[in-house]
Amino acid sequence: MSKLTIYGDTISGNCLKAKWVAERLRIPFDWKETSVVAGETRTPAFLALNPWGQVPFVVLADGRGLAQSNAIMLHLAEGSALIPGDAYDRAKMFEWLFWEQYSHEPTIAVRRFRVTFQRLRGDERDRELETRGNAALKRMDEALAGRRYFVGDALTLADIALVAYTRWAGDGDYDLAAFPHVGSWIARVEGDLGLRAEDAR
Ligand SMILES: N[C@@H](CCC(=O)N[C@@H](CS)C(=O)NCC(=O)O)C(=O)O
Repeated sequence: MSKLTIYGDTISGNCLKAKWVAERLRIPFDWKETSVVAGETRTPAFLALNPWGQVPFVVLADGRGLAQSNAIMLHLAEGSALIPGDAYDRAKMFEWLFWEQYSHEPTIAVRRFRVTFQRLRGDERDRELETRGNAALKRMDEALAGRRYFVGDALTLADIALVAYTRWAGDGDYDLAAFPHVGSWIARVEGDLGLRAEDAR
């Protein structure tokens, strides 16, 4: 049986989620850098492997494929402490994972991409994304007041999913200084995952 392969782009928080979970759980993997900006997710060869044409995409050690960052994390972390054993806490973790994909990533990650990689200016960056992203950061800041992590008192997949793009929110012209609980939580999770603060651009 071969090793897990992660197809990912290192500029993508969604892709780094899969990498961080594999590293944290000491699951050996090969990383295949797949550039979104260069269109490598849309080549016929990549589409034959992954018809969704997006990264992250993993090929498990037994050859089966899996897409969607949060599905990948859940599969890799099955049975580990990153998924709470308590049914209510586990549901709370899912609550944040679903919210991340619907209300957080589509605002914070998309605006970062427009500002940093597409270099859009002013209104082209979309004021609506700014408003919705700030509302997401406010929701997180309120939830983190008096807490170390989003669920229970331990690192879970909810923290890993949310930290991926939140630590880069400044790239999308969001002001993280306005959300102090989020700021200290980012530093805590970066410490847990062994990430360097200076990697957060
Ligand atoms: N909901 C998906 C989003 C995946 C996604 O949007 N991937 C982007 C990079 S972050 C991508 O591959 N874009 C290239 C494309 O759509 O062609 C996930 O969480 O994995």
